[in-house]
Amino acid sequence: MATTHLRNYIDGRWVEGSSGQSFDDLDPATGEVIATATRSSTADVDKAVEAARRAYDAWRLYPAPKRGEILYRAGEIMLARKDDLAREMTSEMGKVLAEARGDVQEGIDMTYYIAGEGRRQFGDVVPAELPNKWAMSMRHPHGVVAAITPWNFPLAIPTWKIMPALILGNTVVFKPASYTPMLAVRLAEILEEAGLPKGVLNLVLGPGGDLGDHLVQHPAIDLISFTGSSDTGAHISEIAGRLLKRVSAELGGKNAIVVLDDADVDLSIDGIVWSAFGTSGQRCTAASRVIAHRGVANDVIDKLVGRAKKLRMGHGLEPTTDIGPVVSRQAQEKVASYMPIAEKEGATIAAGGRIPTEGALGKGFFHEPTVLVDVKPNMRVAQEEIFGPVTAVIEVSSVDEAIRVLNSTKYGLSCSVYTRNVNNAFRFMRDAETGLVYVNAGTIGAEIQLPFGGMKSTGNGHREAGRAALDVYSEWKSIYVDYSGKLQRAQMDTVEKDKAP
Ligand code: UN1
Repeated sequence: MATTHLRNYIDGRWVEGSSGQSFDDLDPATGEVIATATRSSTADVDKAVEAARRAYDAWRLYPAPKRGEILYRAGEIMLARKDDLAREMTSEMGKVLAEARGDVQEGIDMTYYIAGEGRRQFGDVVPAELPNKWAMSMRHPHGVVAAITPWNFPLAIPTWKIMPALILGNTVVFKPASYTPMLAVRLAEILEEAGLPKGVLNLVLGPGGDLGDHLVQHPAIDLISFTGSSDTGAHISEIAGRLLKRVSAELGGKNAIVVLDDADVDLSIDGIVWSAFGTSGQRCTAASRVIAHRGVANDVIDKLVGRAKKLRMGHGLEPTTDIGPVVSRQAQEKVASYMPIAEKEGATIAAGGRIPTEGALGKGFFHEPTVLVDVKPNMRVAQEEIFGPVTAVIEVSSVDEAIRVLNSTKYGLSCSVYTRNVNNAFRFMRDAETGLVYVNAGTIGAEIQLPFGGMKSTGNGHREAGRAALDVYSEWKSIYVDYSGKLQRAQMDTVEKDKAP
């Protein structure tokens, strides 16, 4: 039974959308409605953007260290509520409780880290080429940021976008994925409670499509930060490109774990199981490919298949559950649709491959953890992002071939190599065309103090998190102050060599 109704947060007030309609927030493990949420119209988007615009000047001029204090308070509140937030997250999108706690922790980490930027945001002060002249650079906010976020990290990823946007003096319109309105409401509540002034963050709930397009096109939106599918990312970039708006896009992945013949195979299996099936494979960084050297491939396959078959599916709140559902019926059907595609292309389903229909599992959106073998690098299951608990094992005969296969997809987010040979490790670190490289660890587990993002079609060159986030949410302004009292022409009125002291 629905117990909660979720509303928009616009100009410091919790309000119904103007359409008068709602949409359901489902528990993907049971298919039951856990909340309803207001379905916003484009008129609500307009109100949110206008409120953000109105709040911008006061927020931009509010000292950054003070903005940081609000963020610190938000981090404290998140920490105090970690368990409740994690439980709601598990109910809303299915990931097991331990992982949901990790998601909340990542949000806390990001919030604290960025709060510190309230007292940094360094620019450069550099020598000028002319005497009695000052040269420096400083950061300047963009204005109003649209943060369009996915459901797979319903707290962490919104903090990756909203916190750096705020610390730099931007105001925000937050449009979360429609599968996770509850966690979005919780984050807005936390920022409200932490003392964020009205209009600085505005939340608009509802399915993407028209709403998203309207937000992206709105003349008062200056920067769009989007995480999601490559198709949607390209669509947003196309609209924004015509309007010369800034876009930061974090998109798909087809991440691989490479196991060389000198690897500790048991260690690699732990990494593969965690990276392929954690969050039911619904991480941008999930290991959806395993590239195994033929010297260890049989061992890798036997052990991986054995482990995959033992994973217990169930509700993420049950302590016995290893793997929860995927987010929706549609996602479940998409994952299942790849099984006949795999077989038709000559791959073999060595573990899993089915939608469980029996008992409680039949009510939720589950898919068995699946291992595909006999996979060739160009097959669709080795190229396309499935975003579910499916990994495809590809055999190779050399380190060179492993690197070639690793780089043979259009994506470039994360990869890992298991090896005990330091030379091989360094070759992968150098040659992988991915934004994240792990040595003897899985493809997931990025920490917030380093840049996060990918090469090639995984994005458009920007990075989230770390210091790199500051570059997304601000423009550089270079400032020259001439205190000579006369016209000094750069590149022309410089001191000649023969006049040097
Ligand atoms: C994502 O899947 O979009 O490295 C983010 C990781 C997490 C973040 C993943 N820290 O898997």
